[in-house]
Amino acid sequence: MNQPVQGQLIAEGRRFAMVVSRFNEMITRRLLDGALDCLLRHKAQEKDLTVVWVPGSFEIPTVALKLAQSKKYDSVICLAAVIRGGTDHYQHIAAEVTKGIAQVGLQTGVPTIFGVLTCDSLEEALERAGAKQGNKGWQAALSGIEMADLMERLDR
Ligand code: INI
Repeated sequence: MNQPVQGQLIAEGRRFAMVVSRFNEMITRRLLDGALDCLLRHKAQEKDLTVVWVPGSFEIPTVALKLAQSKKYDSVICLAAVIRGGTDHYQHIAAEVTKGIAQVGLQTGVPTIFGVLTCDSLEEALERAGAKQGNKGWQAALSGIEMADLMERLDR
């Protein structure tokens, strides 16, 4: 049997783009800090990191697609927080950003990572942005690193 193929956690020499939603910035800044910390700890170089801010989650797929199509990045990491409000607006935004991010990855073959919190409350979001439940931005970046390496291996 052939050896199983899996991505290694090697960020050195790889280029990463982060698309970050300004909506709920108190949360998304923390997600971005987590993602940057993860990338730098895995030896990515600052010059290889690009951060692009967008107004809200809904705009993420459009920008992620442009970045992925540019072929300048080994992974595009999408960071946002969708928090339930008094209406069903939340559901529409959450559904579109989820579908959109998946489509970017499938359409371009560039690993496009879903670092989007979908929460019932600000408190729940804070817990996942560096408090009790860890930092989802850090985890998203780790997936970006692994997938970037995996895609390269599968090309060999
Ligand atoms: N954008 C978010 O990133 N999170 C939210 O919770 C949110 N809610 O609930 O409204 C949100 N809305 C803005 C949306 O993403 C767009 O920026 C806006 O509709 C303009 O297209």
